[in-house]
Amino acid sequence: MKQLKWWQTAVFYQIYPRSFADGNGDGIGDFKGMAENLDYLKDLGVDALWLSPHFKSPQFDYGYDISDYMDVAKEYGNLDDFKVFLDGAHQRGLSVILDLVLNHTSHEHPWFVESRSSLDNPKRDWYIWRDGKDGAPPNNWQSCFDGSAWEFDPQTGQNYYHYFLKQQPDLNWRNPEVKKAMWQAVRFWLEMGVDGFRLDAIGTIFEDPAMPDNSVGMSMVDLGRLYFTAQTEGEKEKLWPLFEDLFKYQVEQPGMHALMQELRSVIDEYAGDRVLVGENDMLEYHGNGHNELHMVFNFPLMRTRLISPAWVRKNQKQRLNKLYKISPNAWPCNTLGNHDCARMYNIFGDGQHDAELARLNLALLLTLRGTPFLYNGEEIAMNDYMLDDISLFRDVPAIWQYNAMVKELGMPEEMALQEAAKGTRDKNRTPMQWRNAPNAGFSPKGVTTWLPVNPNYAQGINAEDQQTDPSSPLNFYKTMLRFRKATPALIEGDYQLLKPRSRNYLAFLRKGQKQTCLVVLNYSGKALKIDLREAGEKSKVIFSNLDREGQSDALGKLDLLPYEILIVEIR
Ligand SMILES: [Ca+2]
Ligand SMILES: [Ca+2]
Repeated sequence: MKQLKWWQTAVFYQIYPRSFADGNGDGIGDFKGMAENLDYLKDLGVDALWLSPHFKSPQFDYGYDISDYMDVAKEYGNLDDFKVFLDGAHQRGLSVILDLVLNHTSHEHPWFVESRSSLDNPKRDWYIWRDGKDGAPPNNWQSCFDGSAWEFDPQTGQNYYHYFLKQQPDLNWRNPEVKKAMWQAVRFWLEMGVDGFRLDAIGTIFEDPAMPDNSVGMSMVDLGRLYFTAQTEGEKEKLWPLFEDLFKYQVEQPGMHALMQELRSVIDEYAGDRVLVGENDMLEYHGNGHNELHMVFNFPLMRTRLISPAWVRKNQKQRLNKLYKISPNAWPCNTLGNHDCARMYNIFGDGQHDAELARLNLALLLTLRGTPFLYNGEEIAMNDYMLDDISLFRDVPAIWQYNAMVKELGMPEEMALQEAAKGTRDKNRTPMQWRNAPNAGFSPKGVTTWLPVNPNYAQGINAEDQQTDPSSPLNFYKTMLRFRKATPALIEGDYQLLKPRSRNYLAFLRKGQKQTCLVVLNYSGKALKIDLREAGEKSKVIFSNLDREGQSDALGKLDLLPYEILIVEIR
């Protein structure tokens, strides 16, 4: 195989620490639980773990509001517990990357506590403070979570800026002291041995310094009102550009590339090929291919309700063409789910063939060129869980939206609850379902877990039952992950599209140095007979989810069963 870095050959698995495993039985996931389940992860067949934030936090945004970048949230354990987890992962050959939240801190961070204490505090300029205009906020900027982006602080009579919750004040990244303090935190974890970082919401780091009003002239709530009263999907679609214009001066501002280059140079001081992955889909964050981020997520792939062959082809064409213009070594990164969005089992399902489609979509992630990121629970086909009582919600922006729908839009409570249940990130953050036992074995019987457990653990959606069932989603994940690892073409090979107009199936070659594989994914419920002679002469089926490995179909009349995942080695 070509000399690839560890993060190019790895499959990453995202752990949402609060919901992964509860080691001390208090209803909240923790490091003890994570450490105890490292063998599960090793056996699953993933190679690297990304932890959503585990830092000290008052948890208004469940860890994305950090009050100490060099400590562990007390409910998750302490630094020693972290070290046990990290060492345990490394002993098993699993790499670990952390979540780095640069844009903002918690309002409880000592930096912000100092900053807000007086107008002349040395840390005043670490955050973004402005005078209001005649009692109104400094401008019409909105938070993406909770109304105006400005919060008036009576202590000093000024307003501070927050792109997210008001409990998440934005740092002033134009202040070199902020950078210095943050790089110190980065070094703290690198020295402890972590293998890199996933960078949270990097597009939001800088704001337009002139702070002009956006031209939309409406608040999020006003736009929400138009959205919910729109009569057709077409009318709704017309509103999307307005949502984008709303944040025009608050995201993707100049200065980011220099900042990312600086961070990259910090990372590169450490041995072991530490990695940076950006929560952003702009390929420009690769820099020249060597000087900014190693990877950015291919989010455009998941911005649809239907993963279809045509959709994937269009996505790959756009992404890969642009990526290779940046550098032949720039590396793709694919994902279909995370802690912020609906579970792939639901969002990309059709309600009837969800299981088949989930398998196809896993196969897609593991066979496209690039590093795959999986999300915890996906391997046992965990579903979105719709909460039916607003008091059960934990996701603060969703609660804010519910209240806005009821109080400001006048929506009936029941309807607002349904909308909020669909929109909240709680639905895809419920506790991991370990076994068919009270609380799904996540916490002991009788304990109230931080979010309710989806009761479908009793219908086979749990890890223990699936371990012993050869046809389970879990065993399918294990099989496919092992297969990928043993098939070099799927890791290093080029992507070469075949049959660019096929409606029902996706076919492409992965051409490696010593192996070429043909991947055919039948996204339809129809049996197909297809002609793929252009792929080569001789072939051997090396993977099928429908039990026909070892067959050597003639490529001129290849039989494809409904929803089949067929991988053929070309000889
Ligand atoms: Ca716990
Ligand atoms: Ca910012």
